[in-house]
Amino acid sequence: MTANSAKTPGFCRDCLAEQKAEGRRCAACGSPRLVRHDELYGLTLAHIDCDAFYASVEKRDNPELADKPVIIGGGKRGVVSTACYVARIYGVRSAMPMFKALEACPQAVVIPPDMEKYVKVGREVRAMMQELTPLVQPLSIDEAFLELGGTERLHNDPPARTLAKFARRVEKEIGITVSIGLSYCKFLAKVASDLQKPRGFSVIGREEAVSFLAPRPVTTIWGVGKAFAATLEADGIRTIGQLQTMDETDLMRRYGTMGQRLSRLSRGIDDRDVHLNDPAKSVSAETTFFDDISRYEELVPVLRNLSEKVAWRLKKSDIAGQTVVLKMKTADFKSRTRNRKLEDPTQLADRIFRTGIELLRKETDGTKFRLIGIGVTDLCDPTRADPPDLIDVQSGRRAAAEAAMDKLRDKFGKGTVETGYTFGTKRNQ
Ligand code: TTP
Ligand code: MG
Ligand code: MG
Repeated sequence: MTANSAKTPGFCRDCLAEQKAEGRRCAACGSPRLVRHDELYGLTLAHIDCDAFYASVEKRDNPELADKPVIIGGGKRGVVSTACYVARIYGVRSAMPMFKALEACPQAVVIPPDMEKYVKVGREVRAMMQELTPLVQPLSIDEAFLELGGTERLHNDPPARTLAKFARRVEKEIGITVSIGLSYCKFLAKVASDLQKPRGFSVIGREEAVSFLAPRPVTTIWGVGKAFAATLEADGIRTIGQLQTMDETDLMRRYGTMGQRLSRLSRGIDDRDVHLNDPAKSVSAETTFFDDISRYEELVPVLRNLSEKVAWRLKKSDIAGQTVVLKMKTADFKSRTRNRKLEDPTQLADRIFRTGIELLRKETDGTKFRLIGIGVTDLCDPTRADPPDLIDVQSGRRAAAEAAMDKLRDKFGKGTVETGYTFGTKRNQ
């Protein structure tokens, strides 16, 4: 952000050589990938986000795709999960319907998502982050905040250099690229990581925060989505600079707690610390339909499918849940949730599903649904889960059958085993 000057500290992101003189290229290796900033060695809060994450993993695993436009998506929902940076040149974006993406870029290679693979790579990246600092706060599968204050002695380097080394290491050892934002607060670290994607490294210092933010649209502020931006627009507010001139009490009178947030973030004031996330409180899976569904018979196989996903996740993470939650969204976007606490915690798809359909039966009164989801809460250790059921002998048999199916799935992949409930019913999701 800061203009080049001989006094501005900086280094080369390729060879890491400190840059003593001015110049657009590294004095040691000639690379143009320099990072310079007056506050470079005083900033400690970073946001790291992988570039075109799913697509980068697929390109890594198939070098023939390197220069081709690649779209990850299709699958059940028919939308783009992500597009590589080549495909983005043609205007392809996440969440775009696949047919539109292919209109924009007909030559794109479309690959269905392989979530298991991406979760695994995401974990590898995270483990590498945790070698930099214990204070890693993941925001999603491909990004996290890191607080690096106090790690200088450990790494024998200031955070900026530690981060640049990290980016090099991810490229070399994992085979994908990341972008890094370095600042003094979460809000601006996150904004910074997006500025130079892909393979970016951007710094936003305290000194420049207000002037940097002033010309940007209000949607840059966390929590200002399309709807709220429209409210602000109706009040004549488009840029962060306009918010900077407004009084906090005035903003709070108009927009409540969001007003306070607007006031503070617009001035680059953000006191939120990087902290470890609370452990998960629930495990769930949901699906939105292309065409709304009202019939119980049609919803049952979907619920079975989702219950299996939830059970699979519970088993993989070695946890169980004692309350089953059914979630539905009606065609007119009203949400319904129904809970039932079980006698014992469970990890079994069969228990989750059977509880789910009992709850579902009461909801299927002709109402059209656009979304259905199921999950469990009251998470606990699985040791007390699913005791042999003395009353329902059948359930013991079903549990044994489920264990056998799990074994088969582990061996041959998830799509191998379908129960009578789900067989051949995956079209409308
Ligand atoms: P993002 O980090 O938002 O996007 P990205 O990594 O693909 O690209 P960028 O370089 O801009 O960071 O999301 C991470 C992954 O999450 C993305 O690779 C695919 C998935 N995803 C979806 O499935 N649907 C979506 O609408 C978005 C935004 C992401
Ligand atoms: Mg990303
Ligand atoms: Mg991300």
